[in-house]
Amino acid sequence: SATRTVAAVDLGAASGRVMVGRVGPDTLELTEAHRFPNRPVQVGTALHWDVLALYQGVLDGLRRAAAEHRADSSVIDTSAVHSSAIDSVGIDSWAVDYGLLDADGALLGNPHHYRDPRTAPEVIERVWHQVGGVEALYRTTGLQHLPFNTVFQLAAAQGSAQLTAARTLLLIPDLIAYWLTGTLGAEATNASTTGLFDATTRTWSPRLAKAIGLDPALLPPLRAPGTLAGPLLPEVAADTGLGPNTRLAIVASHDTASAVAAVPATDPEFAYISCGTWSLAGVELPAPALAEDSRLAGFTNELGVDGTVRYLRNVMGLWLLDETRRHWQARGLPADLDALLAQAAAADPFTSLIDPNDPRFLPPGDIPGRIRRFCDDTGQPAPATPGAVVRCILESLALAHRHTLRQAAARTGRTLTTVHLVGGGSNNALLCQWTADALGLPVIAGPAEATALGNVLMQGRAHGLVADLAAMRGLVARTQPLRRHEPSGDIGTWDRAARRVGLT
Ligand code: LFR
Repeated sequence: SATRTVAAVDLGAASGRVMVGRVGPDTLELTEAHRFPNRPVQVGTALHWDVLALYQGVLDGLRRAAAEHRADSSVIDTSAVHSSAIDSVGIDSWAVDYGLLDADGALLGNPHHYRDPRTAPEVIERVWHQVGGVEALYRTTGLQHLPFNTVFQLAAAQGSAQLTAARTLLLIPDLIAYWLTGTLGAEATNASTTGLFDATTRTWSPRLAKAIGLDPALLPPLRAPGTLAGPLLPEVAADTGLGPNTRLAIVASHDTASAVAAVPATDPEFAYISCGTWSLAGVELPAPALAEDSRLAGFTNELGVDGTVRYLRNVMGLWLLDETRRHWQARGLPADLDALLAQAAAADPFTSLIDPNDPRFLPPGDIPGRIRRFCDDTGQPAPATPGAVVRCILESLALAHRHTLRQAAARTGRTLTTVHLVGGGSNNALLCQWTADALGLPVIAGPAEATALGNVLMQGRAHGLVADLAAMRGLVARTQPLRRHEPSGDIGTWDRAARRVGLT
């Protein structure tokens, strides 16, 4: 049957990659063309993304993808720009963060990182006041409160020369798409994470923008995922070796939306954890749940593919482990992941536990030191070895997964039966097993590359080769290797551990 070859650009907080996918009604294959580090840069107190380095990585990756996938050589064509077999390019990244363009379309400064400290409590309080209260903000946007939501970042930037000069706001994937094609748009799943988006009408909320003093004209027209947009700029086509026929495909550009679209579930009431830098844990709903109980329980209503709602909560995720390893590595201490996981498996259980979502764990820095202080503050022994630190992180994450999914089930009247754990964390067998043990439910682990697969699948949709969300998920289930973790051990020990850190 027909297939298309597409490039999926997936930018993560720690690394970016360009993958080549082959997709058709019965085909879903993924190979990595290029992977490059994403290293945020601290300038004074500000934390920025090095967005031009990311763009360079994207171009390098597209060049490689084009070189490795030439069109049929029997087609006589001496012009290199006509010879790529890549039909389209789709882009996804983390949510929330943005770049500003001036009236000439030039980028105004480097985008801030969502872990930048500028969204102080007084900024947040001011926004709540301006929009008529935290409850009203939730009723419109359905967003869980995270201090870095775009609306708060923009409020922190109010009055700055940069924001005053700005004419267009672009979320990160839309900024990369603009550089590749010269077209302006705001992909809808990612727009839904800003705090300036109406969860019910599924459009920008000019009222919220005005309330915080932002000109709504900064917000570009929305684009729906699963469609094809313009061709690449001629310079980009020439530089990368992609053809003039290679189109931009609008995918679910919020990485979590792409990952959830690629969960290999057959039961519509499935629960998921998209586990990487963050653990995004929840269920899928047909419409947003905007009542006070959802707000108080901290659930978000982000827009998914085909009008679905991602009803989930952010759990701090493997950031805790990755940042701990970065901290150790910078001090010349051993930080090899496999060695640390083996030590964690051998360490004593439930010695030290944290609430992973304690705000002290959000900024970059000395996570092991903050874990020690958390343990001091809560009357627990601090982890005494690297293996104990890693055990503390993973057991605590398993408890937070359990807590969040049980709350999601309770709020939506569902019964949890199995849990799909997708993303890089699905390679962490300890975390998958402990999540299964803590919940007393089977965990189906994989695919690790759910986000890139979701990106490829939406491009398949845009090319008319994949019918709908059910077909996407069925294709993942049929083609990707998955691992099943059955619950084991005594769930009572997890119940007691959960009570110790208030994660019941
Ligand atoms: C995951 C993610 C989350 C979002 C966080 C910050 O990569 O996109 O969904 O809350 O990053 O943007």
